[in-house]
Amino acid sequence: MSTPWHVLGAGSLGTLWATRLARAGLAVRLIVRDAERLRSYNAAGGLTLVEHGEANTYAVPAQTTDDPEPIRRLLVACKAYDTENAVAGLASRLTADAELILLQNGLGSQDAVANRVPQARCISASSTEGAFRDGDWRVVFAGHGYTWLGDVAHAVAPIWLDDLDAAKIPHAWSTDILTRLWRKLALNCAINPLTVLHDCRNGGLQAHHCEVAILCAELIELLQRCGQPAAADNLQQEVERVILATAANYSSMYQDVASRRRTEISYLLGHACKVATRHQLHLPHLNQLQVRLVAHLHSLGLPSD
Ligand code: NAD
Ligand code: KPL
Repeated sequence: MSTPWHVLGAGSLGTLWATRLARAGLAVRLIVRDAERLRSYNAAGGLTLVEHGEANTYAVPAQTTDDPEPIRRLLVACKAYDTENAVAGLASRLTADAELILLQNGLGSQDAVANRVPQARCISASSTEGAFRDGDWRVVFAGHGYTWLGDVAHAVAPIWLDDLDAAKIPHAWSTDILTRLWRKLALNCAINPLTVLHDCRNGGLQAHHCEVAILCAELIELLQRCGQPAAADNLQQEVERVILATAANYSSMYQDVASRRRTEISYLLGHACKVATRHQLHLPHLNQLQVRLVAHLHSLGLPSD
């Protein structure tokens, strides 16, 4: 039998992956927190994916974290701030040759996981796909996109990329995944916090051109100092392009704040500021942006870490 895909985190991205893998006839196991969630899931009868307005339910078998089944291939689809603890809870189930696929946005959580489970191969992903939950165990495929996967430690692509072809998950193996993650982080730092602070859609930042440009200049300094010059290439032009291309959208951070969800600030702007400090790089506007964002989150009673 082929190696099952264990999927940790039955949220937006976890469901998007689990349903497409299951639809292709691949073995998938959903891992939920506890017996109560397992009961709720079994009562729902499966995971529902809504695509082009059509809803389909897939009866993906589920289990709790303390299930005894060994795990060889684990897709980690939690938020960045939950990832390390969630993986630690499964460490004893991982086989000696286990592989983890980390779907988290930003940086910091990948290293935390790799340190927690040093025996496992950790593959990072950077995705432009978009999905959101519109009910328990139900996800809407909102934005078709692409996923880059890569391993900072080993350049060789894993054999299971064939499964992603079968599941029609658009992807490519990347030998510079860290550069891709830094580039996305920089884009998110230049756009997302400002949309929250100015209470606007991405397109609203066209009215804050100078503020965006100053942030891009500091982000370029940071990327160059931390050994990621390729991620700095034409950053400002790319930020301006994304602002235009996604003008009508609300950024993911804006949506988190509007829905009173915890943001991933520590793995985006927070990570950028932490790395700058480590390199003794003075980036006043980026630091000030973090101070303003943290104060704003506090004023709303939301966590700022
Ligand atoms: P989500 O909140 O929808 O899903 C996360 C799920 O993980 C939740 O169901 C939560 O209950 C579960 N979880 C957390 N800890 C757990 C544990 N210990 N055991 C079992 N389950 C646990 O989040 P999401 O939107 O799918 O985002 C996941 C990651 O993917 C984030 O880093 C996000 O930035 C990134 N991402 C998301 C999208 C998107 O469109 N949703 C796109 C690109 C990247
Ligand atoms: O990735 C994004 C997000 O909203 O998180 C974009 C659209 C690029 C804005 O930073």
